[in-house]
Amino acid sequence: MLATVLGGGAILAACGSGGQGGQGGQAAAEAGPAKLSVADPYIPLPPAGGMGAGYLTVRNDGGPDQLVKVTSPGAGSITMHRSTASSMEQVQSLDVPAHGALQLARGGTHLMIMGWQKAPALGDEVELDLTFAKSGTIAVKVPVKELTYRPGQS
Ligand SMILES: [Cu+2]
Repeated sequence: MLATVLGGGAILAACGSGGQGGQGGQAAAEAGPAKLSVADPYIPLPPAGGMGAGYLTVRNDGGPDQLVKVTSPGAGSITMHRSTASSMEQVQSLDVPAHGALQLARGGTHLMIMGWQKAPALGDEVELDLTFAKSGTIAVKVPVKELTYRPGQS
């Protein structure tokens, strides 16, 4: 069921055709609005003119939400990717679990950033606009770090 969508022009006309009317059962007692905050965002310095990756953690002290889109005034294209054993695949959304966190980290789920307006340099801050299904858009300033950077250790 994991569809790989690569290349331009592939647009999902309808995201999931599942009807709303089914008796799917009560989706747990996790109602209430999501309460999101973004922690430890960073972009490892991309090769000149090349593709960049973005990592961050979305914390959630409320009900479930989904990251559905990421854009930036500084880049033409940002996609969400999930790494698999041997490659990676683009995904259309990422779940932010209730009272949990969505983690984008090296070796796992990440953002792929292409089409830089201006090649990023160490110390730059790149604005990423994260759009969530329920919470709307959260803009974060993401610092460009050394290739070896890991959050929590400097
Ligand atoms: Cu990727």
